Amino acid sequence: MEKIGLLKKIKNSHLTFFAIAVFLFWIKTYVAYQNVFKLGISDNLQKFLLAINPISSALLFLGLAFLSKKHTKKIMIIINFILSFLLYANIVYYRFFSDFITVPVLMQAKSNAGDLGSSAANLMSFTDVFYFSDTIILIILALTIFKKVVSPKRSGFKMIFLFAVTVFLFNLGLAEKDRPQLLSRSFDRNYLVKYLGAYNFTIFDIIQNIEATSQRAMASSSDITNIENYRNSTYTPPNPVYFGKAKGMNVIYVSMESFQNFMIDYRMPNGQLVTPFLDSLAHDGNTFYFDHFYHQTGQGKTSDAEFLMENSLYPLSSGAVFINKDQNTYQAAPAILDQKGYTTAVFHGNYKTFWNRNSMYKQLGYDQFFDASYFDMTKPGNVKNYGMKDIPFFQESVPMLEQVKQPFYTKFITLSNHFPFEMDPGDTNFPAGNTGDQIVDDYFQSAHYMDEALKQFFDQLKKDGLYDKSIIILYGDHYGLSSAHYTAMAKVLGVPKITPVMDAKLQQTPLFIHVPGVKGGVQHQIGGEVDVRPTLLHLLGIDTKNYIEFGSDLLSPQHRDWALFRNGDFVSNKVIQVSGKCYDSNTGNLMTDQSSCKPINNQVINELDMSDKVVNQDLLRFYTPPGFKPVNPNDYQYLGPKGKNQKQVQTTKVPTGE
Ligand code: GP9
Ligand code: MN
Repeated sequence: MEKIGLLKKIKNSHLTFFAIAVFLFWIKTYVAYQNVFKLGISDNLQKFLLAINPISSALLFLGLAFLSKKHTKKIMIIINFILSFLLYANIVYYRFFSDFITVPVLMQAKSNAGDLGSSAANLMSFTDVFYFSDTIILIILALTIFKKVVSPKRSGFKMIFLFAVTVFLFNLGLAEKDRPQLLSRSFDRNYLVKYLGAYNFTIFDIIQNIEATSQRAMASSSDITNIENYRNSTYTPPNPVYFGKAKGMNVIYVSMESFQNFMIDYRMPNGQLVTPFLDSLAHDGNTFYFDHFYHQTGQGKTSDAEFLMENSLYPLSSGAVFINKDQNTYQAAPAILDQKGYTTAVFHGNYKTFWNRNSMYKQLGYDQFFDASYFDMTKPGNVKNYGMKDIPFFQESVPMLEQVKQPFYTKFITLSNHFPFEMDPGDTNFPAGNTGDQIVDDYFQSAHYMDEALKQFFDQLKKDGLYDKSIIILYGDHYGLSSAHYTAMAKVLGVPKITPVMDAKLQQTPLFIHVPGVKGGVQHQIGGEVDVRPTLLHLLGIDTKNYIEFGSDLLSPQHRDWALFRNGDFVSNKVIQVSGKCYDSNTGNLMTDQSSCKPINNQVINELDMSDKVVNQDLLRFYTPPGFKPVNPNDYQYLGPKGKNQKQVQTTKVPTGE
């Protein structure tokens, strides 16, 4: 009799409902960890941590429902739904970015919402309903078996909370044991999720963002001194052979969307080259082609690449600098050249507010911004996905470029080779790949299309006579094919599987620099996007000694031979660090002596830390390079062409005091 009563009590209590909710939620999260997120689990402790980390979150968040005595179940279901939604958003995001959503990314989504929709749909599937299955089960249980549960006399919240915190501290203690300073060296989100779980990570991220915001307020002018000292000790002097070789020339930058280095000289099974034009540049002997050049972007993708190239500072470890730090003081390449008599302009076939560019470009010192309002966005076939297709983009840009006063510093941001890489019928007759992975297969077509657009652009520049007066820099902004596509990528590269070292090397994006009258050739030195500004400024005859920057001139004999990634890993000639593990660069094998990566790793951490201070604390406001006039964003206005569809170029810089 008594036994039955107890069973009944157990069955009918909120606590049982809670236990079921925690259990289902735990299993579901664990399945997501195993199936979607590639967290690099390497030992039993990590396996154990991964298995237990959803429990503390489940206990804590679902336990909040006990704060209410009356609506415990209802609230628990709502919390479960919110958490499920968060998990699912992370899953969809991870499928493309191999990364987790952060607070700044959410802010970005707000400003870019419409444009991101089509990519997101490609990343979802019907079977994803699984990630909401526990919510559905809980609703059913609440309406049936648990319909008439008795409300508890005391809520029990305190006990549950205490239990959740204990489990969490146990989790954190073990995690810190496996990876000391987990929370203070939080460059890599994969680590945080692996050790603490996707939900706790979100909380950590929120706290971190609040902290970063308050950092600016706390900073003072003495904080820049350390950075200046570091800068002086790492400065790479220019190579006298190249210094000033492009003095007074125009500058034309082209950002090649999602373009990875493995595509150079890549042949389709039928023998066709994918990017014959870029391949010809790589081999013409008059262009520098850097084949060991790495992207260093974070969550800001294209915009991070722009930031790196023009400031020689690293982007943020979470979120985009363009969105979160657009009010900072910068001493960017456009501003430097602007003050040396250059006209600076940027061309991009999307609207000026996209990625907050209109705000950031003012701080960078861009005189003119030819955004979507200057292009014919309504002509059928002109636009796809993120904006103007590359061929009409360059066709419409050239007449505007011709009007820009010389010498100019200009940047063209291509878009066609963007995920999901699908082409409109008739845009290319190039064959798709045959790996069976649609995204990878389409990548060949869109890359080929971009290559054709670049060829046409170069032909036009030659016709105009601009080619002989301009230094032209082309760079792949970041990877296009994430680790989610590595099964197909193994086929593409003809290897059994993509190893960690191959993964690091797939982060190579090509860099081309063409300087009229200067011999080029293939360059094997290791470098990253942060290194381009000093390289360019030295070619233009401007010594970067007095600027706060972290890059090192690629053409200098003293150029350092490593490049770091935003997550704290790095590549060097001897060793490569991937996910915190040390590999031999040549054999690709794990180093027996794992401490071999330590010396460079320490520099990497130190440098990222310094750069983060500059950006988070807005330290450049305390330092003005000699001869440089601080940028006043109010001097710039991007008004768009006068009248509709009238491609009229105007000087958009409004002189101060007018
Ligand atoms: C284009 C670009 C979008 O405006 O910023 O591309 P992404 O950053 O996703 O590579
Ligand atoms: Mn991009």
